[in-house]
Parts: sequence; C-alpha cells; structure tokens
Amino acid sequence: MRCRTCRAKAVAEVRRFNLAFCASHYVEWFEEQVRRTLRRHRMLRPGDRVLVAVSGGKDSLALWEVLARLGYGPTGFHIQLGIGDYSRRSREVTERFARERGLPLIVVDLAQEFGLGVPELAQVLQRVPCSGCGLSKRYLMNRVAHERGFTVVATGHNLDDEAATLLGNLLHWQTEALARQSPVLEEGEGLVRRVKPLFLMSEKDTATYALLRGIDYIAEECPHAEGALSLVYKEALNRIEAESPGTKYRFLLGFLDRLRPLLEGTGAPDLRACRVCGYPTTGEVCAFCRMWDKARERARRKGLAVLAPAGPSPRPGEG
Ligand code: Q46
Ligand code: ZN
Ligand code: ZN
Repeated sequence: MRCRTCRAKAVAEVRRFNLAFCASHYVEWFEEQVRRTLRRHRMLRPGDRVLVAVSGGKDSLALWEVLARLGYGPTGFHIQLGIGDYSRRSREVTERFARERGLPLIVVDLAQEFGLGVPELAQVLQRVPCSGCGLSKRYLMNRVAHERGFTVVATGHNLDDEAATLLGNLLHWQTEALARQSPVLEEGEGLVRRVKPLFLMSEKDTATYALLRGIDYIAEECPHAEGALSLVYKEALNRIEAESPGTKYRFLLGFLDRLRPLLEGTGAPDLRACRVCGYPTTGEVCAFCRMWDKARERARRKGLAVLAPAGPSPRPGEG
C-alpha cells in the first residue's frame, strides 16, 4: 500500500474511503477532515470560546489537540468522577497533556463539589453507576461552560459512538432521543451550544491520529462500561463493517440527511428554569438537583461522609 498523496509506504488505512497514507499525510488528512466538519456544520463561530470535555481517552485528547492546532484556543474540562484507579489515571493523563502543551484545563472533583463520587452515588441511589454519572457529566459540562463564559462545549463522540447510539435509539424506538441526535445542539436560554467535531471520524481513525501525534492517552475503559448495551451495539456494527466497509458512515449520514429532518421539532420539550439551580428543565426542579438532593439525604441517613455542597453559583443570566 502506498500513500495516496506522496506514494511513500503507507502506515494508515481508511477502508471506508479506500484511502491509505504515510504518517505525515494521514495527520494532515485527519485534521483537514475535522476542519471541514467544523465549517460545514457551522460548529464554531467567530468569537466563540471553546470548552472541550476531556476524559483522558483517545477521542477527547485527539479533539483537544486538533482544535488547538486549528487555532481555536480550546480550554479542557475534566470531571474527577472518583472511580478508583481509572479516575486517578485519567486525571493524570489529562493534566500531563495540558501541561506539556501549555493548554488551560478546568478540573471539577465530583466528591469535593457535591459530596459523593460516582460509586458512592450509585450505592446510595441503588442505581447503575452510569445513570448518575452520565447525568452529572451532561449537566456539569453545560453549567461550568455557562458560568465561565464559554459559548460552546465540544465532545469527542466519534462515528462508532454515534452509530451505536443511533442503533440503540432505533431498536428501542426512542423517538425523542432520535430527534435530539445531532452533531450540533444549538444554544438556548441557560444552554451552551454542544458540538461533536469528530462525529465522522471512526474510533480507529482517532486512535491512529493519537498514536501518530504522540498523544499519551488512557487506553482502558471505565470499569463500569463493561456490559453496557452500547458496547454490544458497537460489536454488532463492527461485524457488519468488517464485511461491508462504510456501513456505519452511511448509516449515520443517511439518518442525519434523510430521517432526522422529518423529526425536527418533534418532542422538543418546553423548558423552564429549575427552581433550585436555575438551569433549564422540563419540570419544577431539574433531574440533577433532584438526584443529588436525594443522594445526599440518603447518604446522611446511612452515616456516609457527605461534604457540604458547593456554595451557590451564579444562576443563568446572573453570571
Ligand atoms: S465513566 Fe461514567 Fe462512563 Fe464509567 S460510570 Fe458509566 S458513564 S462507563 S462513559
Ligand atoms: Zn504521504
Ligand atoms: Zn437544578
């Protein structure tokens, strides 16, 4: 195999497009693809301040790297979830990445700010860890971005993630979730725009990019990811992809081009300000505030050490 640009020996292949590249032309191709995605979907606009959600895995670090190289001056945002060694190593890797590249990083420690880490939260709520964790991550990304004057949050979701989510939403006919599945979620009152600049790059593409750019990332998955249905969907799609390269790409793009426009506006909930935190919700009190209130109450009754919650932060519009 030869590089399609310079004919040197190829080291990386992109099967769905039948392309192969040497190391330097692969890196160039990857960054150009992301640049085009940003432009085509108007993800980042003049004057934007960009916050990148960083777990320490290959996708989020690759995204941070590309956005920095493209000149967007992104700030990293890492949540210390308190999941044992996995969280400790994730934080180390993220902090080292920021330090080595001189990039700004914001870290929020869940246990310090709200009193419990993800495992204790799951224990007191008697729910799977991912439910409280996912809700907290989504909420905090928006709130921290809003409070600190960022106009957009970028996440490292890749093609494999998005295709697996789409498959899951279709298998369970989650029509509201389907209507919301988009590479760009526009801003609203108290809501910062959310974008997924890597949504057309596969997991393998970002892993190759991270490797060729010398990014040291945490390869292990969160221990709670094991057994998640999303992994089963990914495996199923990988089997189809191996037989028919390009399936995931066509599956996702076909949905976004053909089906999603028909769902536009359906299931868009009426939002109002949460009585406690002021951020948008469909009910009186948002799911985040309700969950943490219940968790802290139960933890107190069980005699688990719970720190006082962080002091009030500015409500949307006041900050
Ligand atoms: S970090 Fe949190 Fe994930 Fe771990 S507990 Fe589940 S949601 S699996 S991306
Ligand atoms: Zn080349
Ligand atoms: Zn709230």
